[in-house]
Amino acid sequence: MAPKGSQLQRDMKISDAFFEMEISKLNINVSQMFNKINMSLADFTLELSQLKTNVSQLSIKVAMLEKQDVELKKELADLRNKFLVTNREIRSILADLMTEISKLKKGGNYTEPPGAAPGQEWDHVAPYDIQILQVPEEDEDCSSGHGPIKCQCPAQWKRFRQSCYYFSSVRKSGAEAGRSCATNDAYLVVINGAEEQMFIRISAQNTRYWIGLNDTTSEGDWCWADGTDYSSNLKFWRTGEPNNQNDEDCVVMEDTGEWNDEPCHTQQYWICEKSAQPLP
Ligand SMILES: [Ca+2]
Ligand SMILES: [Ca+2]
Ligand SMILES: [Ca+2]
Repeated sequence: MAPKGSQLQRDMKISDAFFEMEISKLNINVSQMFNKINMSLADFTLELSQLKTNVSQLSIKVAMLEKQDVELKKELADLRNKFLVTNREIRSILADLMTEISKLKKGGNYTEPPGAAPGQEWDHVAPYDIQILQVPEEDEDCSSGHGPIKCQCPAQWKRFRQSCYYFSSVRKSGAEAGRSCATNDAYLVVINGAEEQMFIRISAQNTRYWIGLNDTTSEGDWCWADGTDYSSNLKFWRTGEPNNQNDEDCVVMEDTGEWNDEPCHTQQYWICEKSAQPLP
């Protein structure tokens, strides 16, 4: 029987050989793993560098777009301003034209051409004022000197300049219409000039409305609902009006925009006007 020591030595040698083999396998595996990691790392570095390049190119593009955006916004603002200025100028020319027509008629220097329909003289301006007034109304300063503070109107009321207007959806007599406005701290619309006349005519959309003019107190003495002076104010009577034909003391704006006196008891739509208020 071999001594125990030599058996142990043999066993240890076998174990050593086994471990060496395992370590060598492990080494190979580890080295393969490192190779793979190195390759992945190289790929990753390449991708990262490409990504950085892409990001930098994108940043340049974004910066360019932002610059273009600023320039376009500025151009748009300039164009809008120019458009508003032109629009204001055209509106003013139209208002002058209407004022001239109104004065000619008042002075008796205007005669309708033979065969012309009543109100045809206004047709010269009619095609333009609709387009002009379709432009959104510019903000108006309601601050009375401590502003600027934008003007506002109640719901259901339209704003033009510094006034608010209510167009009724039912009909009433002239007196009832006036009372209805009064309950809303307003009065039947007072037309102070050509631009307001234009605005009312277009907003009325071919419907007849009571306006705030009457001669109920004394025949032929026309009074505006808010006390505005009648004689110095512009007039847009239809040719031949006011005629008091059927005891007519109240006034409607016809679908052409011209004024006509009508019996106050007739039922008509009506327009109220009151001052716009500063935004709170
Ligand atoms: Ca007015
Ligand atoms: Ca009358
Ligand atoms: Ca009449």
